[in-house]
Amino acid sequence: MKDVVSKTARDIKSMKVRGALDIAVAAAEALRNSVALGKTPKDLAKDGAKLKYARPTAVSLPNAVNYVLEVVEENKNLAKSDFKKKNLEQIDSFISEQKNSIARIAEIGSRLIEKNDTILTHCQSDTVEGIFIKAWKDGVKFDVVCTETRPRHQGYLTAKILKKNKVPVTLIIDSAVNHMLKKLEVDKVFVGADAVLANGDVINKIGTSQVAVCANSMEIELIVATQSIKFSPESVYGKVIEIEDRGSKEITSELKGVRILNPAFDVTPAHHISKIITEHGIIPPAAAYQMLRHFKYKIENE
Ligand code: RUB
Repeated sequence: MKDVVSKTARDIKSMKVRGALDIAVAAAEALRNSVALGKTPKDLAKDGAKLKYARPTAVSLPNAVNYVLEVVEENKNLAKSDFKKKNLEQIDSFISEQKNSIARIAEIGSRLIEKNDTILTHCQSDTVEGIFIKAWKDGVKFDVVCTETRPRHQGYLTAKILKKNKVPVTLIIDSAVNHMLKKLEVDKVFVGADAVLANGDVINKIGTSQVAVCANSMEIELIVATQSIKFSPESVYGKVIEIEDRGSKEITSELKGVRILNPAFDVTPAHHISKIITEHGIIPPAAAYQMLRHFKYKIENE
């Protein structure tokens, strides 16, 4: 029998499945499959552990796994058939909530895009793209500038998806950001998130914090679009989120004997962020703690 959980964990690790929301949904779907197979709470916990830290930075992944395991824990005293039925219902509704969040954030975020805006984005975020595509379909005319996003060039994906949806898009290299913000008279920067901390700091693709410094120096607002599943409950208790290092090969195999570091994410401080758009509405970064207090995601070390 195909081991869906191990395959999903491998796909997340290798970045065949990537982007913070997609990896959370993939993990929940893998656990749903385990529930459908009739696994016991003990085996489901083992499956959850395999998935949880497949990528260390995006907290949406442990948040999604913990959510499903909590559902299982809640239902564990039910009769076998009810246990499966109830778990599947709750997991399905969680998965649809996560998928629907893109449209909800797009609805809210698209209202922030004005006629003739030039907007810069970094990396590839389904959530940010959702906003752009919605605004364009609503008839707002604007331009997007996207960075290549070295070393894996996720910006190419952004460019392709926007082009397919007829949103005008210009690709630039990462090191052109400071120059181009000014030259192209960029009005706003939109980025996604892999984690939002209790103090409002945001972790996203490496380079986001540099874009933020440049944008701030020109008083261009930086807006983050993120589902609440990416808020880190553990950050309330001081847990430091590990920044994934993806090794040297993604950068080059040519420079033998040279130390190469390849951090995949960085931290943009709250004071460089003007707004955070979530499926529950727009909040200032300072309200991240209150958002966390409304969470149903389990706080591990409370
Ligand atoms: C992707 C990345 C995205 C966030 C948000 O990094 O940093 O901006 O995950 O994406 P990687 P989304 O390519 O390393 O996974 O809005 O789709 O969840």
